[in-house]
Amino acid sequence: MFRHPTKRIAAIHDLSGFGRVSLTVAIPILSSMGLQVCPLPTAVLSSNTEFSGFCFVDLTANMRAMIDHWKSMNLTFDGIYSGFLGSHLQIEIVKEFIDHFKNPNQLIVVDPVLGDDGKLYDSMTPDMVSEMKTLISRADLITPNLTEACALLDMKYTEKMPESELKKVLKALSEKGPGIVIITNVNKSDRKKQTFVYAYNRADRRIWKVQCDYIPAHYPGTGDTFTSVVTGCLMQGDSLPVALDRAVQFISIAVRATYGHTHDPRAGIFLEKVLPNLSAPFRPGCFELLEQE
Ligand code: PXL
Repeated sequence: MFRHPTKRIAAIHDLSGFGRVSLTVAIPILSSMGLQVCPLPTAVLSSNTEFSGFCFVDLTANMRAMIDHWKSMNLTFDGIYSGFLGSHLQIEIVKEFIDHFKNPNQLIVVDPVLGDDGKLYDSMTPDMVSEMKTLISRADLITPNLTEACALLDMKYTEKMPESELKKVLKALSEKGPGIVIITNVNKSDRKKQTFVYAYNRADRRIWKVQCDYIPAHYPGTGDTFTSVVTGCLMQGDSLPVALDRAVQFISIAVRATYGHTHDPRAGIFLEKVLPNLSAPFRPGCFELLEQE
């Protein structure tokens, strides 16, 4: 069997032709960080769903045949990364994928895309939420926002959650399987122009907190950008707080590079202008150790 000199990651997301989200974010970011990305597209869309009138081809019925081909090629992956999934069956297929391709030296990342701002997205059904609970149990790292974290624990969403409660949420999610739980978009404050990311690493039982700039416009794909950068960093060997810091700083730079332009925010952040920052030396930002037991 051939050895692969670069780390290789399977990326299971949709491919949207226009508007930087999912694969068109994950591929450039992870490639810039020196990883070989193998996309397994779940659907092909003309654009992201922010643009009305988009058309799409659902690839659910083709995914198993593609996976079977990869199995016959005896491919191995150093990472597996799934994002937005369109149906109960797609989540089931990702679980089967992980069960077949898992190995001990691998990072399995699940971004459990379900909703935001206290509401599930229109396409999410209750059976997709329950299926997502079984998918996260197979992951090493999950990156829910606070809405998704609450849905995965059957908890009522509260916009302003006290830190003591957040720590319980992080640990409760980790008990479901993933060794690292990162919760984004926490305690957003328009007035203070800030939001937070919290993270728990079960291996050393430390909780980290990173303050982020409030994004004054809605750009689709920022969640994908965040999870892709964290994944790339961890696969490159960064520590969890450094990975969080680099991802938060990268998004802040990308938003600044975009915001001043007369630009349709639905097209996403100007990733192409800021990708070289991923190769820049790390400058410590603003992570904070909250708890160590
Ligand atoms: O994760 C963001 C995302 C993914 N996939 C599609 C989308 C979006 C956000 O708009 O439209 C198709």
